[in-house]
Amino acid sequence: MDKIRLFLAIALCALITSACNTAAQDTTAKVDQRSYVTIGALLGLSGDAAAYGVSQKKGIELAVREINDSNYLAGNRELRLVVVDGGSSGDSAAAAISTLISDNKVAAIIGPTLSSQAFKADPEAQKNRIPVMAVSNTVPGITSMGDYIFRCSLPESTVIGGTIKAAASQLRIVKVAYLWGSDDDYTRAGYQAFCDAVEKNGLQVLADETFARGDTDFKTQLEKIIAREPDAILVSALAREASPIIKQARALSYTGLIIGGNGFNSPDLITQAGSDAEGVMAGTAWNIGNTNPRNLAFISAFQKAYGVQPDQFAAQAYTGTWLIANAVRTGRSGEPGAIRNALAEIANFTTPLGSFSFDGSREPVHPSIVQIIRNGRFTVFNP
Ligand code: 1QQ
Repeated sequence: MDKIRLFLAIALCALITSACNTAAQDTTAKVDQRSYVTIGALLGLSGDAAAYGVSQKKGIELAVREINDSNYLAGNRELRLVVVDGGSSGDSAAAAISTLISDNKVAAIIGPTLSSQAFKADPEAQKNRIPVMAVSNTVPGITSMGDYIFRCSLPESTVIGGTIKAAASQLRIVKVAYLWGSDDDYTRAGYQAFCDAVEKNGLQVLADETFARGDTDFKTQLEKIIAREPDAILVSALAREASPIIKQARALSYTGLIIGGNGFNSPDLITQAGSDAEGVMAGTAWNIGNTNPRNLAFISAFQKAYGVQPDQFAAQAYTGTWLIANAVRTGRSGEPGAIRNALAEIANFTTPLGSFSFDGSREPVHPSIVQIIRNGRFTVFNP
């Protein structure tokens, strides 16, 4: 009898163990079936670039959550996001992109925040054939670094061209002065874009002054400019320098127009320049007032997630993440080469920026907007 009991006990144990193993195998099998597409976000989260990078991170993280929650990639794939702080210099961005490529083995990279960083970092991605999605680089020459480099951020020449044309034709500005940063790729390109637009619109240049990144006192240059009585001061600056420039110009009793480029589009500029920012104009790729349904859905999800309104940098970073997801989905692969090829095919994709396509040079195609600061908000310029 005891032998029978012992036999039954052993048999029961064996049965339970086998059932447990099968269950464990099943769970493992489920986990193994999921495949992750690792993407890197190389963002300026510290230093000057943080005025843009912190907001970009929010846009990317929101998009990744939406993509994974809706099973958008299909085939049991999910995005896995690795965010690294690329600081605000080219060298810090170059070091960070190497980490993403060699340690994190990313399949695609979003960023870096500044064009001056992209020129140092992107060649490493191109060499390793990892696609890069620039979401805020506006300087000419970004995508010509190689066939793996894309951008969804409108070039400075596009947005500035539209702004100067609107100011000349609708506000009748004739005489202008330049104030621009001479030591940064973005501020130099912005100046060049202003020069081209000024020439095209037949405006008269009264003064041409420069500054360096990190400067805080612009009074000497502004005094020279204001003495010439321009209708508009055309400022090519990152947000950190743009705010004190605006404040100091108003403190010197300048009442004319101040026009900036992409660097002005951070809400930090309004917070820091306060009421002095009223009436400042800047070209942009996105405005919060755009009522296309995809934009409204983005704004509402962003506000729900973070309790604040998105800015242009969040909208572009969110869009760039969705573009990569779309490439993974349509290319049915999370491999860098397949993502690159599928990205190049994207046309008429619905985004918060409007209907989005890449041209043959991997440059963005969608409308640009002129905005003006009214009542502490960026509003569409509509005189
Ligand atoms: C660039 C820019 C900056 C103003 C935004 C991050 O456009 O560096 O290209």
